[in-house]
Amino acid sequence: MLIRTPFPHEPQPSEITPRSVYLNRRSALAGLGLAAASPLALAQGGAPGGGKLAKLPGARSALAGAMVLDKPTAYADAASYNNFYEFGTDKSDPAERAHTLKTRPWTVVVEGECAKPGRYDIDALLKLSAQEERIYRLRCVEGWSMVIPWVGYSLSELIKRAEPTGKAKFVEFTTLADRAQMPGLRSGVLDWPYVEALRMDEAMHPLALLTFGMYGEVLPNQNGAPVRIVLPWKYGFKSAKSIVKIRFVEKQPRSSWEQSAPQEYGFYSNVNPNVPHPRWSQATERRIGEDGLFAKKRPTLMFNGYEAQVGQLYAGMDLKRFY
Ligand SMILES: Nc1nc2c(c(=O)[nH]1)N[C@H]1C(S)=C(S)[C@@H](COP(=O)(O)O)O[C@H]1N2
Ligand SMILES: [Mo]
Repeated sequence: MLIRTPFPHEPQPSEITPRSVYLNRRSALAGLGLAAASPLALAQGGAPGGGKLAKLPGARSALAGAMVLDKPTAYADAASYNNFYEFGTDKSDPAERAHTLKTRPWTVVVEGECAKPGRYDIDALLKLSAQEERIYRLRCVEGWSMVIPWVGYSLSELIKRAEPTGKAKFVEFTTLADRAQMPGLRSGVLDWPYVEALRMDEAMHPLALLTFGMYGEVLPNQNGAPVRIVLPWKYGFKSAKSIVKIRFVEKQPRSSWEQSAPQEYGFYSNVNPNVPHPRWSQATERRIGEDGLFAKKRPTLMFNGYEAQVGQLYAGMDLKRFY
């Protein structure tokens, strides 16, 4: 029997985008200068940020698959419709509450099976490698998706510097867990801290992004400031936010969602339209921002459209078993 309710908001279409709540939120954001980008600006390829946070420009990435052509989601949507359970389980909670997160000073500890462990101050980590802009699809396991211009550099840049040993088979990411800053920790919806992990070859894949910004600015707190992981071919929950620890380990770690409901959330969690979640299909998705009266759902793509880049990592694996 399940004691906890995983993803309590099972994705009924009406819940995927609670329009009334959402439109109110949007007009509130507009008042703060976080208005949605104009259609013209988007058509011209621009994806402006909110204009309130420090600029963090990145050079256009030259990596294959790093700049999807889909129209970026409006900043106001990407910064107000969030999953960050440390701040509550409603989509609007993180934007309303994450102002209590202190992102300076901030240290990321790199430890475990490596020759060069370290403690990186966030501002040093930011400069460790050149910042790139990458436009990635993000597909939530709940059935919605966004397209976000992230800013960061490949996680492999940091991993290489740590010189993992031969025993390092997996990399584990840990989110901050501070009750004083994160009101959601009072709820037992997950075991805190939020933990995620990757196999070493997944973590070394150049598309795995150590992410410091979005839309040319530093990350808003609700999107995982000051540093998070973004893994475009996996369901959104694999992309841990506001991380404080990166640990190399020999044994496959148990991620928080796996721990909470192993039948529903596997270690791999690669986006896969052919493997339904036990309680709902994963074959289609609703793109946030396309939720008008006549908006059609989009077919979900294998590996979220990144099969050419990452398919090889899973060659020969039974993806129904290793979901
Ligand atoms: N620490 C932490 N990281 C997290 C989550 C969370 O609740 N806590 N939610 C995940 C889920 S379910 C998704 S879909 C993405 C959402 O990222 P976004 O809000 O930047 O779009 O963050 C992921 N990272
Ligand atoms: Mo998600």
